[in-house]
Amino acid sequence: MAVSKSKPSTKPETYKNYIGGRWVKPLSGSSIENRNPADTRDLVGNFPASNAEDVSAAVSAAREAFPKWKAVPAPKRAELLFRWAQILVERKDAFATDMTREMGKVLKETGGDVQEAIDMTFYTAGEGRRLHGYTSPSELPDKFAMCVRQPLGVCALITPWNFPMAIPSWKMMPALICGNTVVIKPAEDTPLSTINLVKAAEAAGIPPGVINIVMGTGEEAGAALTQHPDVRLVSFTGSTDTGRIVAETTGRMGKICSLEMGGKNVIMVMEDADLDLAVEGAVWGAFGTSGQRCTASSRVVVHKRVYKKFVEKLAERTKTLVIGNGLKKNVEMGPVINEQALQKILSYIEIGKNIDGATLHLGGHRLDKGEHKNGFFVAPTIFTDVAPQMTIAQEEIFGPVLSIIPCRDLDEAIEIGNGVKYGLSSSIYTQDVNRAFHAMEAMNTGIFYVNSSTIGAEVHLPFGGTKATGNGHREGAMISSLDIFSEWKAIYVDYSGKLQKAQIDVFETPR
Ligand code: UN1
Repeated sequence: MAVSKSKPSTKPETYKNYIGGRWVKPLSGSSIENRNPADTRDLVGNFPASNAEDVSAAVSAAREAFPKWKAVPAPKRAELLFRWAQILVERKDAFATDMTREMGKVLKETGGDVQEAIDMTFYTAGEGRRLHGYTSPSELPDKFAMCVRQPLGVCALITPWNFPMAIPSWKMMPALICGNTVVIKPAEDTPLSTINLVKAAEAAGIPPGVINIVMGTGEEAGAALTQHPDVRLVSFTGSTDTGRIVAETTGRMGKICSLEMGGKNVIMVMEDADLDLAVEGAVWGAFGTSGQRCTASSRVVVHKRVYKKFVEKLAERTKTLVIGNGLKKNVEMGPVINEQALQKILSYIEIGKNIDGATLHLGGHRLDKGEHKNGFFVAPTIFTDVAPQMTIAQEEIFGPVLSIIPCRDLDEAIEIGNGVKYGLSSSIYTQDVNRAFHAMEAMNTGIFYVNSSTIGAEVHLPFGGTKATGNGHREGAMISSLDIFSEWKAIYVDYSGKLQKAQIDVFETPR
């Protein structure tokens, strides 16, 4: 993160990695500053810039803890998770404040992020008494067949900065309930929220070595973790470019890999839609979290009969958004995460104006005066008359930039909606149930909403996307997460007392 020349307003705290149940200084001896993106004079703290040796120490601790953790009965592992969830409830407000300070999104949203981790923890804890396998008839007599889930070993979790407690919880909880141990490498912009999650785990009594954190960059710590031979699975959420590197490395090394990557999500607004509702959904979807969600609504395809009216209403509503430091109660949109993100978003706005030739209807610039002076603020930006193939309508911008695309009818809306490389989330606003179901069936996305924005996934439904968004896995919903973090063992018990050969010995059906 960019460093301001001004004096820090608070005394910086120095944080440590958590390895084998102890908070330890990084062997690398280096650290990364974490500053508040709404005001870079505010130094949140110094966090380890770990190297391959730090990563190795964490993986060894996780490997050592694995047999003992695996041997804890799952309902007992679950009890620790219930306690952990309760501690998260108690610390929710403090954790939300820390998160807003390090990440920028407004307090209501960071409260939601912590709540998502609470929901995930309670939900997964319940699974400790299920973790169902199944029995199955055998084709041979006096033979019993069944299958059970078994843990994988050490799981590496690499998590992004936009949901710095929710996403670690989506990965950590199912990994742990299945009996795995984990090493987590949080994004360098938001390590504090993951530290908070793990401190709550420590307070709940999760044994040493079961959870380990190494902080640092993706290039160094993330790469070392992905390449470590004792890591059996890598679960990654982040950019498509980095995800592909993780996939290549894990593929080459024969590891299991689960990826959650980009999105270019669409809201389709039909001519019969409740326009005010659609406007609210578009504002929340496009500008919530300053557009920095993989589920953000970055495209709205609007029926040409209501196009003009929709754009007017949307621009009016967007102009009322209060933008500033998310720690202030009245603020509705915070900054973007860092200087690099700011520059990337501004460069897409330039492309939209000068290369794509779309109409810049609102915003389109940095806010850097008054209370925005020391932060990374981008005005909520709306492009109109966007054609589906324009760069701003195809690439993930990950900022508060919305493209409005006109359409003739539902079929064209669906074609435009599906006409991107990603497939995470999509939505339709209509009063017509037939159209809603038709769109639900036709949209090639992992998540679909009716009369609601593209964001707002709940933990007990599968989360993930098609095409370039993922590699076929789904987080959240227990069965799909358990399928990531466990593998099946098929068990046959032959109690016939003789050698029976499947597929060869023929069972004679009595006449
Ligand atoms: C993400 O965008 O990276 O549905 C995760 C939502 C949130 C999770 C988003 N519950 O927007």
